[in-house]
Amino acid sequence: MVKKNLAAISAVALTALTLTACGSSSEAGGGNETGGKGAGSDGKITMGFAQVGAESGWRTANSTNIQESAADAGIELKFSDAQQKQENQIKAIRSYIQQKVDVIAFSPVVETGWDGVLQEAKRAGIPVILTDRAVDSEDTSLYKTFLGSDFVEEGKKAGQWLVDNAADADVDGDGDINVVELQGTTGAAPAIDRKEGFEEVISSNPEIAISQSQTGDFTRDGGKQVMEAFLQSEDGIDVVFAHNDDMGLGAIEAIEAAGLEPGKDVKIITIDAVKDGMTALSEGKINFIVECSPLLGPQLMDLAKKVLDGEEVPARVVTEETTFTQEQAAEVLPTRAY
Ligand code: GYE
Repeated sequence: MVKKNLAAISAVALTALTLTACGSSSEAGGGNETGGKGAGSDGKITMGFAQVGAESGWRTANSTNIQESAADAGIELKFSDAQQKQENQIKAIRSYIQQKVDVIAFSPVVETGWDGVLQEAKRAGIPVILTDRAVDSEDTSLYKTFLGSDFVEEGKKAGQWLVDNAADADVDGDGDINVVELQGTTGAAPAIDRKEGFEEVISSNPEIAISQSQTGDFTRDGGKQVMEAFLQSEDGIDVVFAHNDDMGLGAIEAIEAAGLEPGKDVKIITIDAVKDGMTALSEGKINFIVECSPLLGPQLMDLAKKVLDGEEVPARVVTEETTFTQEQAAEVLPTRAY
């Protein structure tokens, strides 16, 4: 707490110093509404980062990576965890504006409803960088760039594996491939886009159909509960498509509890490729994982420095990713970073 306050005071003092150094006519530390501009000119940057929460292994790896990358880049980081609630993220962003940080980065929990708070940041002259998840806004001047994965592409890769392995995936051999879907957080970019990409690709094969689809909120517990309900409500589920590893791992627990063998009696496709997911894949409990990299920190710090130096940055920076079969997972697991 004391540490936090000190950090806040030093950030305010730093802004005042910067403004004075720039010959601003405002009183030091006063309510200059352009506070934050000219930041970074003395080399010390303060970033406010409004994180989604701690819902998954992916998120934990992402938070650690952002904290470590900020330290490596010499950037002072103010970090908050919104516990998957949009109102908490909005509060955090407002407090960063008040503290006159130099740059705000955040991973929007859902796509819509950001224009108001982003306009406040813009009026205060504080640049915003979207990290990991996108916002659905017509006004692209509200943020400088968006760094993260192509979630539609991830959904397509998951769907393509199923189309390519359709014969194997018809576990009960009835000619139909019955898929249940565990969706991510309702309204979140990765949930909307992964569903869209997956559906687009499987529509090329009329034997593949999604019979049930519900949110498990990207958590292990959520995935387990929804899968239990799916298993109770129908027989003959051939495939689970989970929007992240954690929900897939929850589904594995539900499948085992129902006396079935995950990976054999029910095929499982997930997205992320975090350690626990990759371990289950190498053990044959998951059948295919589409990678989504949480290691966004170094690129984020680099983009923040460029933005504050007034350099042009691309409007969109897409993360490079791959996919893993069971054999590939076993191979890379020992050296996997997260
Ligand atoms: O796939 C999931 C996490 O936004 C890409 O959020 C991220 C997703 C990730 O909870 O595990």
